Amino acid sequence: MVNNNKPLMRIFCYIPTPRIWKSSITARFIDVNIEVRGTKPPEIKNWLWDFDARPLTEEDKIKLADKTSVGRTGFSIKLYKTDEFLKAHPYGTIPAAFSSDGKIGVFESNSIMRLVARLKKKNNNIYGSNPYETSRIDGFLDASLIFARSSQKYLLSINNGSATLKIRNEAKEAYMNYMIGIENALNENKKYGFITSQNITLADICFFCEFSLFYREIMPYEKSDKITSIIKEIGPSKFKLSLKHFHKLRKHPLFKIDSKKYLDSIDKKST
Ligand SMILES: N[C@@H](CCC(=O)N[C@@H](CS)C(=O)NCC(=O)O)C(=O)O
Repeated sequence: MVNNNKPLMRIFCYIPTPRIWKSSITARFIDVNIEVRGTKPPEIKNWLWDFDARPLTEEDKIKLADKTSVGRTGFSIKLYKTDEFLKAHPYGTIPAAFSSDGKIGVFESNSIMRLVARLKKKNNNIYGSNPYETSRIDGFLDASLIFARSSQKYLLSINNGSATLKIRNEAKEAYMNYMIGIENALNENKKYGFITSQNITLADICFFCEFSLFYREIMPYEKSDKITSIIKEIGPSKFKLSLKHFHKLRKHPLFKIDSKKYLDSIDKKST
């Protein structure tokens, strides 16, 4: 919960993850309340994937045995997804957001973040203040998803010890492409120091969260010393403004509630 008002939507996911921060940081900026339900990553497989997500009992596991499906991305085990969940979430992924009555499912962390931003109508330019600005922000969000696709493949392969140089180098190419645009935009907008306008928008929040997700690749990969960190290889001078932006946002009070522990722990493990 971000504040004490009635939540306007619910998100089910494992926690913590920067994918959820996209929404929680946005919610804090515009003072919209959202509910986040979930548990630590290794325990999420023991939850019922539903609007009314909750830990499964042994009885549930027997009763729902024919409702399981093997996860496609990030899960090699069976997950308990209800028919209602799959109706609302055709790709069956988390984070999974729902309208507060559970009737409408919204998927993809960028679109869930957009939903949060749209829930506040007045005095809100976090998603741009006219159709041109909003669409420019959308461009950055779309570009981030192209990067996210390769980075997810790379990060999951690190997690399960199957990383190869090919996967790593594809992620590097995606990282370079994404960061070049962020760096150019920050360079054009140096006067204000944000990606698209005079203030923080979803483009900055999305960049911060995508970079935070990727950041854990700076930790040493124990299985092979041939797979080295992309961020470290590129170094601090290539995307100077982007890295500065990331570290500035990291200190922002509305960001660090979510990110401090997570990022500090990566830093500690990478030295
Ligand atoms: N691009 C998506 C990624 C979502 C995603 O891939 N979620 C994975 C976990 S990291 C998932 O729910 N996998 C469940 C499955 O494959 O059944 C987003 O940002 O929301």
